[in-house]
Amino acid sequence: MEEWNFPPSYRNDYFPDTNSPYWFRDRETMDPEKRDELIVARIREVMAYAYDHSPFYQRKWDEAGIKANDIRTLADFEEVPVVTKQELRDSQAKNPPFGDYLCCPESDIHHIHGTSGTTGRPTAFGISRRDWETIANNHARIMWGMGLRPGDTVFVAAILSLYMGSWGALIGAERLGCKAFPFGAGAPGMTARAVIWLGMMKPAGLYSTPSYALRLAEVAREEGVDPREFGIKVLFFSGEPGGSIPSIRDKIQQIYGAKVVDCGTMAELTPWMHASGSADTEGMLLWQDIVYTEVADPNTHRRVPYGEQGTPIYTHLERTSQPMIRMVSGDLTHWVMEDNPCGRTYPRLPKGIYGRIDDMFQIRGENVYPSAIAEVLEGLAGYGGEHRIIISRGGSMDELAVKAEFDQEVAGRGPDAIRSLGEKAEAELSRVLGVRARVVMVDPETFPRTDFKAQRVVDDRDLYQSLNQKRGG
Ligand code: 8LQ
Repeated sequence: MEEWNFPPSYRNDYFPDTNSPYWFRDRETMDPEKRDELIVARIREVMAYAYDHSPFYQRKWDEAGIKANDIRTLADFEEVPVVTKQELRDSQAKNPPFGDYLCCPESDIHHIHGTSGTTGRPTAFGISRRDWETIANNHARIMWGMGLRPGDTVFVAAILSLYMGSWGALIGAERLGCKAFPFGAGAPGMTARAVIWLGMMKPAGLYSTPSYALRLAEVAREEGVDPREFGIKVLFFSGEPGGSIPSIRDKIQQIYGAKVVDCGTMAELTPWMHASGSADTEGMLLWQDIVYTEVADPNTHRRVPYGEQGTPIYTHLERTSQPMIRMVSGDLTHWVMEDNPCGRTYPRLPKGIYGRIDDMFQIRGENVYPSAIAEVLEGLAGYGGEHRIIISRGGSMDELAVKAEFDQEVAGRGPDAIRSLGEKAEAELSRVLGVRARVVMVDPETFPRTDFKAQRVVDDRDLYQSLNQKRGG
């Protein structure tokens, strides 16, 4: 069926009918129970392949007493032990540079990428030629689903270096027959240059992080350009929450006059677009025939029912160089199984991925995600576009403070307007989060902007002390 094989062998000259909303109609719209049966069979093939080619999986599954042929149902698959990022790091430390989960000869590696490694040893991705083509085909298919078409210009506004995001978007655009524009990001002055190039090229698609799309819009305005003049049709985002957060998504859609599509899971799981919205469906569909995703209890690693929250566990069904089989993400999300407006029969993450469970903090027993704070602030008229979250992580004070910028318009209206915005933000944050948040309003452009993923949580105990002294608390 529609080139669904393992190992994959895509035809690089395949295109669907021009009028079809689907790249592979059967794979995308089939009865989900039937798809699950086919996925079980595919899992057995992928596991047998990984076992034959990698000491890592041999060790892991021998210890657990599990064999590929034992997997007869998706429930059986839940017995397979998960793979963690730490195990991959350890494997690469002992078997440099690609780890003993590399399932192809090193001579087949076509591209090397990696994690940024800001904490500890970075992880190297060795991607074979075959996988590179598979990724391009998978991404082209999903980008078709977003409404992008051959001949469209796709502007990649993310750093072209270790990061898999930019490369994944680029090779998807190339395979889709687009005019691929690897503009990049990250160099001084590059955002102002992006404004000029966007005006010249008028791309149909723009890829970046949501934070950077907001930054780009600010710079455009500083340069006297309305971002709507770029004529973008689709902004597709990965890397951080935002694309499925209504206040942020709607704001960006309004600023650019374009559709926002949320996608992206983890670099290890490239083709990372396997969780992605479509032209007609918001949130993220789980394109299960490419990467099988379970939303699972973070402790037992068993699937939770649809409608509930859990951590995504991912299994490659089409990768042959470093296949991930039950890699646990450590993120949190919730999934549903409903009729999707686009007609695809995949499960969906209606609010996208909330963020990493590690980034969640507890304030008086309530779980708070940084993305929930961004959601509230972005929905407030007069918010200046950046903020910092200050928490007493593990401390005795159990306090949450938010420093938020007001915009130029509020600045022009003076201290009363600033105070009233601060009170409104406090009230709204407390209502939504269920805990008190202290808000300190700060001048426009106080905080640096990012051309990548936003980092907004800071541990600033001094601020607490000064707040407590002022308020006698
Ligand atoms: N993360 C990534 N995409 C996200 C999204 N759409 N919504 C919420 N959180 C998201 C190369 C792709 O951009 C994927 C990617 O960013 O991979 P990384 O660099 O390995 O980072 C993975 C983490 O980014 C995930 O675990 C999510 O926390 C976040």
